Amino acid sequence: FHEDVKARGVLIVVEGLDRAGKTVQCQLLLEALQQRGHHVKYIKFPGNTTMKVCLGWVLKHACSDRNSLTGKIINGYLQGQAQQDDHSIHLLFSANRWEAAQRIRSDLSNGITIIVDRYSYSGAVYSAAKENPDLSLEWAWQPEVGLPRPDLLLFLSISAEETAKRGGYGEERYETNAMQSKVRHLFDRLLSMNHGHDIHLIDARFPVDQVAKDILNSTLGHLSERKPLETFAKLR
Ligand code: 2DT
Repeated sequence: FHEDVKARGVLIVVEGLDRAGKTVQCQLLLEALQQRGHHVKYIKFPGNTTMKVCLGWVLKHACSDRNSLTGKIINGYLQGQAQQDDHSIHLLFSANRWEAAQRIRSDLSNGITIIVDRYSYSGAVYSAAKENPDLSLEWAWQPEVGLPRPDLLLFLSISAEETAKRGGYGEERYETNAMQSKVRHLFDRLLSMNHGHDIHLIDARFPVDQVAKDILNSTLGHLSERKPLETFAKLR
C-alpha cells in the first residue's frame, strides 16, 4: 500500500554579513519560486527590527510576528535605545526563533517552502563576535539545538571590506567594520563545524542578477525534499 503523501515544503536559510544582499536575494528567490508554481513564504529574524531594505516588500511578506515580546526588546537593543547583558539578549534572539518554530514546522508539513532571512547562524556568530570571555561560539550555539535545521543553507559570501564599500553603515549596533570582520571569521568557523550540512557558498560580490541566478540554481535541486525535517545538534 503506497500512501500518496504530500511533499513537505523545503526550509531554505539565507545568511551573510550586513549588506551582503540577503533581503533583496530572498525577494528574488521568492518571486522565482512562486513563478514556478511553488507555495513559498518569507520570514526574517529577528522578527521585529527596522527594515532598511525594500521596506514595503518585507512588511508585505514577512510573517514573523513584529509585535512579539522578544521582537520589541530586540529592536530597542539594536537601535541602541536599551542596554542588555550579552547573554540575556542572546537568549532573547534565540527565543525569537523558538516563538516561530512551531509555525515553521506546520507550514513545512503543509507543503509550504520557507525562505528564512538570517537564522541561528547569525544568532551564534554576532553574539560570539562580542568577545565576551563567557560567551563562546559553543555557548552561543547551545540554545539553537532542537530548532528546525534548514535543508539548504545559502551563505552569501563577501568580505567585510567589500560590504563596507557598499555604502556607509546605518545606525544599528553591529554595523562597524571591526564587528563585521569578526562576524565573517566566526561564520567561517561555524560553517566548518556544521558537518554534513547542505551549505552552498554563493559569491555575493557579483551583480544582483548573477547572484540571484546562482542562488536559484543551488535551490532548484532541493525542491523535491522528502526526507524528514531534522533539528540542529550540538556543535562537534
Ligand atoms: P538585520 O539587519 O538583518 O535586521 O539584523 N542578529 C540577528 C543577532 O545578533 N542575533 C540573531 O539571532 C539575529 C537573527 C544581526 C539585525 C542585526 O541583528 C543581528 C544584525
